[in-house]
Amino acid sequence: MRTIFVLNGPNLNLLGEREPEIYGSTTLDDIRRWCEAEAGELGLAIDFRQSNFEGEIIESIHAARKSAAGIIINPAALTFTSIAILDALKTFSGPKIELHISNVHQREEIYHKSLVSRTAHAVMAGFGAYGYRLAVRAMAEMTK
Ligand code: CA2
Repeated sequence: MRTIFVLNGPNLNLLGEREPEIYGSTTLDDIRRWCEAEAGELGLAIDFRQSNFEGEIIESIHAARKSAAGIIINPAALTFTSIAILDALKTFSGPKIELHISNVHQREEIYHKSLVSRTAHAVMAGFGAYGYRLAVRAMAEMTK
């Protein structure tokens, strides 16, 4: 069975608790369950992770090199700052989707210039938490 890694960056563990006007009221645990349900229908497995530490996210990307068919990543604020995450993602040869809950392009300028987009095969933003389900579906096609 193909495994899709779903990686989540800093502060996303607070989803549903703060700033619901931007990020909605769905929790990260709800999102994990949605991803697993969606993947189950598609015959995929999900390895869902969140970390507030850049190095831990890099370790997860290295783990994905060994066992993942594709990576869906919401690097959160590290999207705009982390050359280390960009470099790690470059070493993963399978499909990569960069995902954002909010439409980052509608927001302040600091959220406009993604480093991760340079290596992502696809970028999704603005679908809310539902974007994760769409991304799992898209990944099923991309890893066929
Ligand atoms: O929209 C997204 O998914 C973001 O990746 C979220 C990041 C932000 O830096 C990106 O520009 C867009 C921030 C995640 C912060 O997570 C929170 C969750 C709940 C409450 C407050 C922050």
